[in-house]
Amino acid sequence: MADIQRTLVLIKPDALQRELVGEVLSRFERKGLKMVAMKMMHLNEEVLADHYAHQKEKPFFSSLVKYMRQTPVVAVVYEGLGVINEVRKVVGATNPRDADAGTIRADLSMDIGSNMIHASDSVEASDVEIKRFFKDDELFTYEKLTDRFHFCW
Ligand code: IDP
Ligand code: MG
Repeated sequence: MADIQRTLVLIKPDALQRELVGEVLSRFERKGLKMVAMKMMHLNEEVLADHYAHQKEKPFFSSLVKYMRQTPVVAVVYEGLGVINEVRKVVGATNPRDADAGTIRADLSMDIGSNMIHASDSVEASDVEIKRFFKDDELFTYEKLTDRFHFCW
């Protein structure tokens, strides 16, 4: 069985501008995910340089930073069994034009430069990313009563 993991989601400025934050959160809720943290944040260039360090040399890096600073983002942490992969499945491929129908990126967006959402891609990344955006006391522990319907072991 998969391990209990946590994963970081950022709902990006195009989703805020297009009033799709509720739609995105609703898709994760309907999946049955347990939210353990959420807040709005305006990201500065330093945080974005860390978060997107793997894209720093790419020609689109400055437009990526500009895009991510257009509005605050909504940062969310989900927790659950194998949640990193489950969230990436719901989010879809980086380029919405390659994403499978039914995913957030395929259904709600059309361009790699405004793909609505970030989600951690590994256990190592989620550890670093959650610490980057949340303090320990912003992460909540509670019993989610509907888990008994989502996990019938
Ligand atoms: P991911 O968000 O699916 O994990 P990454 O490869 O980690 O994808 O890229 C981070 C972000 O950089 C993407 O979500 C997207 O916003 C942006 N990005 C990646 N490739 C391109 C590109 O070719 N043009 C413009 N933006 C890009
Ligand atoms: Mg990535």
